[in-house]
Amino acid sequence: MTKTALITGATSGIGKATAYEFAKHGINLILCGRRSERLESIKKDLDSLTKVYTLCFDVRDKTQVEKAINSLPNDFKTIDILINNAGNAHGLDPIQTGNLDDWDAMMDINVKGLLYVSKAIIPQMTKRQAGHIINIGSSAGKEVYPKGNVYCASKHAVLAITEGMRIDLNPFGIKVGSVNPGLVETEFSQVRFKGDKIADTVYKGFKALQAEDIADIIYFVISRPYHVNIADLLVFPTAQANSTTLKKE
Ligand code: NDP
Ligand code: 8X3
Repeated sequence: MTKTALITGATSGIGKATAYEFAKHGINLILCGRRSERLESIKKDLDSLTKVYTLCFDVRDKTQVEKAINSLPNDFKTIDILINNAGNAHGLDPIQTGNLDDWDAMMDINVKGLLYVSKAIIPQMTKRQAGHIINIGSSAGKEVYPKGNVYCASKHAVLAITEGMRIDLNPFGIKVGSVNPGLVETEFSQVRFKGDKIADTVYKGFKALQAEDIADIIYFVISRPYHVNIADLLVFPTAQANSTTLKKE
C-alpha cells in the first residue's frame, strides 16, 4: 500500500532532498515549512511522481501546528512516516556572550517544535498501532564542541526525546529512531551565521556530506522490513572524525 510521509523543514537541505528521494519511490508527501513559495515550487516538481500536499506553518507555534495537521484532507490524514527534520543552529558563541534570542530559537524550534509536531501526529499512530518516526538529531547531540553549547543541548534533547518515544511507543509497534549527521552542506551555516560570509568557508577544503547523502540514508531507514528498526545512526563525511577533528586540504 502507498505510504504517506510528513517531512518538516522540507523547503531546504536535508528535508527537501528527502522529499525528492521519497517521491522517486512513490511515497505520498506532506511537505512543511515556513516559505510557501518554495513549498509550492517543490510540489510542482514532484506532482508528476507522487501525491503532494503542502503545509505552511512555524513549528514554534503550537496552535499553528495543531491547526495545520488537523486541516489535512482525507487523502493525507493517515501519516505513516514522520520525519522531524526542521531545525537549525543560531549563532556560534561562547556561553558567556551567547545571545538569548538565538538560545530561544534553538530550543523553541529544535526541541519544542519537534515535540509539538509529534504530539499532533502520534495519537493517530497509537490508534492504528503503526507508524515510523525519524528524528533528525546531529553529531552535536552526541558530543559538545566549543561554542556549540545550546545547539548541542538542543540536539542532545532530540536524542533523549527519541529514546523516550521509542520506549513509550514500544507497546504500539511504532518504530522510532534518529539519524545523526556530521557536517552537511546545506543552508545550515547561512542560518547559523546569519548571512555572514564566514558561512561560505565552513564546507571548504574537504568534501562535506550532501543533503542527498542523508536523504538516501533516511530512505534506507524507512525501507527496512517491519522487524528491523534502525534506532540511532551516526554519519560523518570521511574527512571528519568527530566535531573537532576535520582533515582539510
Ligand atoms: P537548512 O537550513 O537547509 O534547512 C532547515 C529547514 O528547517 C528548512 O526547511 C526550514 O524551513 C526549516 N525550519 C527552520 N526553522 C523552522 C521553523 N521555525 N518552523 C518550520 N520550519 C523551520 O538546514 P539542514 O537541512 O542542514 O537542517 C535540517 C536538520 O538537520 C536540522 O534539524 C539540523 O539541525 C540537522 N542537521 C544539520 C546538519 C548540517 O551540518 N547541515 C548536521 C546535523 C544535523 P523554512 O525556513 O522554510 O521554515
Ligand atoms: C550540524 C553539525 O557540527 O555544525 O548539526 O553542529 S555541526
